[in-house]
Amino acid sequence: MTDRKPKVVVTRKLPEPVEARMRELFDVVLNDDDRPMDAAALAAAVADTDVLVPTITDQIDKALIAAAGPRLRIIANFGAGVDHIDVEAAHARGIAVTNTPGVLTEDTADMTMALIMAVARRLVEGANIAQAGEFAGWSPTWMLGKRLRGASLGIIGMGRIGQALARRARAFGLAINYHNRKPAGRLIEEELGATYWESLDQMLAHMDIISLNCPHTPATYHLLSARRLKLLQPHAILVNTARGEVIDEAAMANMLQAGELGGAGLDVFEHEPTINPRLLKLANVVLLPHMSSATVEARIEMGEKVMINIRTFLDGHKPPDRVIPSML
Ligand code: 8YV
Repeated sequence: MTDRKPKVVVTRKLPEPVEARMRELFDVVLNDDDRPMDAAALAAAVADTDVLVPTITDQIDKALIAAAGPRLRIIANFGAGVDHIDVEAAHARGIAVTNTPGVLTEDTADMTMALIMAVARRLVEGANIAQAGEFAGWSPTWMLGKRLRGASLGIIGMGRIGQALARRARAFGLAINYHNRKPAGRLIEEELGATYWESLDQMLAHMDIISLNCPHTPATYHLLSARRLKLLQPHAILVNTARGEVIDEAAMANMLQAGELGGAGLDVFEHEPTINPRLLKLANVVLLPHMSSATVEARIEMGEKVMINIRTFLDGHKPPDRVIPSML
């Protein structure tokens, strides 16, 4: 690295300790009012910077990468998912891409478990009644949910978050099943007491609860298609803390409305921040505004990872969280 501090453009407001450290390390352009940058602002940014730090709200597509100036060497994403970045186009132009895995695993798994419980035990429905002052008295047959202990959970995607969820779910007495491109290996299966289903269709047909914990890639787009959703049992609960695009949201909304699914806990949506209006009014659905990894600790650790990736790369070494096209 030369004496000149590298220029870093950060597209959204980051936690104060992260921004303070970035000011020390880099010639950094911060986004104080946190307004998402449009395509023109992003193009202007990449035309004249060494480093771009985007988030999920930025579209780093082929056209934007083509507009990058010769200075741009690394796109250090603030976030684990990189489906908003054309990693292949960046790679072809010799621009490195990194992400922030690991530091949001436990928080995301916590929220996934919370959604499973919230839907199965009608937590939000009950809280809304109580907080609206509409609790008219206890009844033996009112607000009945489904017991978790003994239910079967099918995890789609047994990476870090899938495994962290399995550990939690096991403690609640759920039977752990999973589908993944490849089996997770004997040691992990033994630790988690997890059963591998090579056939996603078969697993879907047998589970009480399904949780999506895989990345969004061309291969997982609408993985839960209208056809596959029909394989679920009518009492099944669907939980998604991964990416909205992995489920055919319109087909899911139809089925929830028609009572063909037991319920859904959704933290992510196909066309964020828009949520399919048919999902909004359903009692058996718990909706969150993409907040599974939203803890102070995760956001600070994500920022630290971003800085480590930038520094390591600009110092001429392999950044710890480099993403290359063959990994996707
Ligand atoms: C983050 C996420 O909030 O890291 C991810 O992939 O989906 C989120 O939990 C987001 O990416 C921040 O950019």
